[in-house]
Amino acid sequence: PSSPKPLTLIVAATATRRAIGRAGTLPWGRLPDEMAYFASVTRRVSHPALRAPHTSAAPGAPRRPRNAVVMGRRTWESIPARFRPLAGRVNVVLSRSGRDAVRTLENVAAAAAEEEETDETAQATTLPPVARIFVIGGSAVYEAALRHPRVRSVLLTKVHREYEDADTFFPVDLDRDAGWTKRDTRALEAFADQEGLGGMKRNGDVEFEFCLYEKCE
Ligand code: FOL
Repeated sequence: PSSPKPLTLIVAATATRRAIGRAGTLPWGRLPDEMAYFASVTRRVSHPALRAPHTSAAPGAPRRPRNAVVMGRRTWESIPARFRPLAGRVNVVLSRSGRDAVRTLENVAAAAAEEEETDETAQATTLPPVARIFVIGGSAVYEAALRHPRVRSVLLTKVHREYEDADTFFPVDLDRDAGWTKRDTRALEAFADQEGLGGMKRNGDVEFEFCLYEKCE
């Protein structure tokens, strides 16, 4: 029997208005170091207990676990075609329409937990092993996820610039909402399994910082 998997939100939003989108894309266009952080955090599977049993290259051996990225249909369409599906990750697109559609976060968490219980033969035909589950937006999916009991953490990049014509926003102010607490750089670096995440970053004339928030009980 598997334990329920926690869900992690990852989002980049402007510091004041919490803008995340504009006309189907990111308000800032491209922040290369921020995007590299998103890609590396969502790709990385670092827990030794998850990695060790999957190192065998023997035929029929279970595949190496990957993280899952869960997103709404519009977010999927916002990813440049050459980058989707996002490489090295299990891509899950939520949709209300379509036969066999994955409709809710509950379906995703259940599918990931179910997979852990299947034997090797079954694994070949179902989802690959899933390590972490990241919710990558957009606003409607973030909103649902923030109410979901399995959401423990939010990786928020605060972008220190505002965009007048933004049309999509992150629904919660994590600094003011009593349910959330900001963790320090060490905790962030441990969570992401990488160093150098503290302090202000800059691409061109846009400054941003990587933050970790956790739900407080
Ligand atoms: N979270 C954070 N921190 N930054 C983001 O830009 C972000 N974006 C989304 C969700 N959470 C985020 C949704 N939008 C790509 C494009 C848009 C997008 C998410 C991902 C994308 O093309 N990613 C490629 C990297 C491409 C590159 O290196 O330029 C990937 O492999 O992840």
